[in-house]
Amino acid sequence: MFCYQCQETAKNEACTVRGVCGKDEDVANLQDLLIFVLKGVSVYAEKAKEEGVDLSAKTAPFIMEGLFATVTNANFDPKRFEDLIVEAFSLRDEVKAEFEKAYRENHGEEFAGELPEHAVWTAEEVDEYYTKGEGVGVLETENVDVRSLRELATYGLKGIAAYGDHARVLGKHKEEIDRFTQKVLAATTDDSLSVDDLVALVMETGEMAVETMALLDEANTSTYGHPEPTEVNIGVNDNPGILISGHDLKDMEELLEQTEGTGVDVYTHSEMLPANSYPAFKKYDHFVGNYGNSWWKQDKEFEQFNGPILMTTNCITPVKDSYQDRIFTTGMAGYPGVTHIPDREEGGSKDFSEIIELAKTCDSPVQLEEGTIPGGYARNTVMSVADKVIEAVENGDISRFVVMGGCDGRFKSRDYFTDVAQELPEDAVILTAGCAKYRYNKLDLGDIGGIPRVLDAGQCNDSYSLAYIALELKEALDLDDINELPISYDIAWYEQKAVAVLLALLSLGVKGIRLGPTLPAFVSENVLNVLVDKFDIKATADAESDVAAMMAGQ
Ligand code: FSO
Ligand code: SF4
Repeated sequence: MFCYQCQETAKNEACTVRGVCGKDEDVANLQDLLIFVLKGVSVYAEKAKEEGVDLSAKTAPFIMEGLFATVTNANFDPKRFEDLIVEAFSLRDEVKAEFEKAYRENHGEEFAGELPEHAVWTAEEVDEYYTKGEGVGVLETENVDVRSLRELATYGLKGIAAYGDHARVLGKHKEEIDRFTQKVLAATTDDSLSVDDLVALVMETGEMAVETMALLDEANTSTYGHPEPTEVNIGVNDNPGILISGHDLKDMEELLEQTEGTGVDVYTHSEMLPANSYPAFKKYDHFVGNYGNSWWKQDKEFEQFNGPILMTTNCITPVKDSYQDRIFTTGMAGYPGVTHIPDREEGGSKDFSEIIELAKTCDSPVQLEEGTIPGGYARNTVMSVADKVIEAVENGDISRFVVMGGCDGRFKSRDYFTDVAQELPEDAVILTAGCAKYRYNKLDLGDIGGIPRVLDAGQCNDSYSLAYIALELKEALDLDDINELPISYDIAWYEQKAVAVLLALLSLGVKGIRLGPTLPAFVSENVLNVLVDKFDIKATADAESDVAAMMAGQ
């Protein structure tokens, strides 16, 4: 195996024996083969497009699901990947047949051109998936810069796929995003593309990440209302509870509906915390609040929760025996030996009754902490007090905003983000989204004239809100360039959704982003030079000097 897609990759080089995340060699190889076949699907779909047939409505939903399953900490179940590969082969056959038919009709002869191996390799037996998977991963591309750019685009696309999948679950999709999905995968098999072509593809991935986050924002807010300022309870009640984690709000909705009146409470964990601020969810009395912290603390916190846990997406960490019989996955999440709640039938709901019945037999959660934390500062809330914010900037009460969104992770070096939050002067406001917030959202940093010093827009995809707020402030303050705003970017990254968010910020022209706690291993020296030249990207250093530099606008 060779995997270097996340921030915790071994030695900041690559996981080659077993993932630091717990992914084993078999699953790594199956994931590589799945992406290989999805590339084959995309090659035929792009060829069909050349013949005037747009198959993206057929290819994109499955490609997005497949890519989503390969995101760090989403799915560790080999059987699930075997099934996805079988499905990918059958989709490839369908798309191939449609392309060949269109070609025949247009040219009066059979297609006899060359195709990459992604489009033609097949297996007789499932066992072959494992052996083939060994040879079709990242190292398939020899040139390190081409490899770096191909992977950068692919990881950005994985983020787009995850967000696009959530939007689709809520009935929203965009043809432009669907078409882009197959375009990127096909492009990563095309040896005729130059480094410049690939840099352009990476930039386009950023633009499409903005589009996808906007689409998901629209899907979430039109379905569940705009998040409202909310003091989220972090204590517990006496009833047994179900803990729901991940990013899928449709699962949240159905779990709340099905638990109502059962005597079972519902709590969020990690990236589901922002659900506490949506009007459609706040109305439920049995929705108690948020339990615990970010994803990597789940092994201890799930043990103490006592009740069932539902993982709707990543991040899952290796499941401990102590809660193995009360953790469930759904959607694209999966873990071997863990019960998976099947997808909803068209027009129906998922059936969470097994989880609810189990909860009734469990003890109530052990209290970890008490009090509240503020949430719900997404674009609608912040823009509703825009006058107040602008006034505070103009009269100097707010000297600077620091965007500190992104992910949390296990590394001790992430204490940096807590230190930055503490070091920032009292007239600086932190804008956050994603699980990165758990490094400073319980520090009680106070407020500036009623505006909390940590404004939490929501999940990592709600980084869209932060970009939206910046663009609106730029208009309101009549500035020409987004970089003239008193905003610094100090981004914590971990997995591929954060890559999509980073590329989105770059596509909006944001310069001078600090990225940490380490720079991605998949960015080669030359590609890094391009990013530094074009966007002045830099690695995080120490908290004290970074805070001083940011406050000086550097
Ligand atoms: Fe975090 Fe995990 Fe939301 Fe990620 S829980 S790390 S970037 O999945 O998606 O922020
Ligand atoms: Fe390693 Fe990260 Fe890949 Fe897991 S996802 S195998 S930790 S690089």
